[in-house]
Amino acid sequence: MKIGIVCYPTFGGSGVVATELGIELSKRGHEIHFITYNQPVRLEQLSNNVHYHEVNVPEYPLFHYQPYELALSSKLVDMVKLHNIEILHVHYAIPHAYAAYMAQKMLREESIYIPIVTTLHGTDITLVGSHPFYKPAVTFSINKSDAVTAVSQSLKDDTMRLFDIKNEIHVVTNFIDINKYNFHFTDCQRDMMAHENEKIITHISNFRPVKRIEDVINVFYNVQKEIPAKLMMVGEGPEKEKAEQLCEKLDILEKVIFFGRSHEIDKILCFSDLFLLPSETESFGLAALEAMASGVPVISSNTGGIPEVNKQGVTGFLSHVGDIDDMSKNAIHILSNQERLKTFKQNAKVEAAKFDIHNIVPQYETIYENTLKMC
Ligand code: GMT
Repeated sequence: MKIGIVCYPTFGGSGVVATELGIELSKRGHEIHFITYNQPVRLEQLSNNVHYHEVNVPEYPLFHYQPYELALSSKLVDMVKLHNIEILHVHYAIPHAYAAYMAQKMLREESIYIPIVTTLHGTDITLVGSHPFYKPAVTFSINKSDAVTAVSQSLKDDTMRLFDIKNEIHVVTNFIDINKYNFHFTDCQRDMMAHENEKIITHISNFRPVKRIEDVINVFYNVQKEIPAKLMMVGEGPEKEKAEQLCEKLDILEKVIFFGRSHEIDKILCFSDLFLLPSETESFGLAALEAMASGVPVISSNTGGIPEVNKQGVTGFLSHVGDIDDMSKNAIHILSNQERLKTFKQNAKVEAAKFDIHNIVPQYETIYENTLKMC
């Protein structure tokens, strides 16, 4: 199939999932066209059947907000015609599903029917999409998609609860390529980060308020009082400064390393003992799955889709949002016994393997095939 993929080209989970999906589909013989405003960060190599088409939005002083949807829908029309793209898969409803629908309408005028598959990722539903400013447009574009998928059962339930949805929503979970995590770094360079007796705790996110960065710091603060430990904070975002200030206030700055954005997530996870994800809401928690695939147990909140990934008492522990004491207690429980830590690490890997890319991508292929048949 010739598939157009629209996504955010950033470090965010939805962009990562869309990019990894496109790369895997290309390996399975499909021709993939990424259509977005930058080359996706995880798309390192373009090839015969992986193409990238940039959406340009020229700055014009009259516009307070540059009309990205307009530029995207025009680009979609041009690319569908030029490359005979058969199906569009848009990741993140806002504004991608809306722009795709406009492109579909324009192409119809030329007797071309391009089906749209929309994948809902989370914040496009739970945080941004359900805002009254956007809700009618988001509802409309979900209902007008030819097929809709959600990355967890929890996100499907939220979507059905928050919007008036007429379409069926298929749950196709996020995934990881487990082979990529079967690495054995001979030297994780762990000793550059921590002393031998110290445990390494990691958090990776976009440092937005929804990630509850202060909870990460407070849990770590409690843990390091009991167990020698270091905290790796990976990512950039609006809460980073607050986090640094809190570390300073708690006098733990020398135990916390702020990496900023990193392309070396696998190396960081390789030397990690525990992953913290205390989010306010999380439709899936791809970062937790990536940690588990590296054999890192997870201490998380029990919100949204996280319980579909992190299994209580098996791959880690889940607590109510904001329950720092419970998260600290659970973290200490795992880290304080070497044998127990080893078991949790093994369990994390086994559970993560259930989300292997090779099990999930065929589900998308089936959805494309069925959608094409229906149109
Ligand atoms: O977590 C974020 O803020 C980024 C966001 C995104 O759109 O990239 O992540 C969402 O999609 C990911 C991929 O499907 C999910 O793993 C994340 O759980 C989800 N984030 C939230 O629901 C807050």
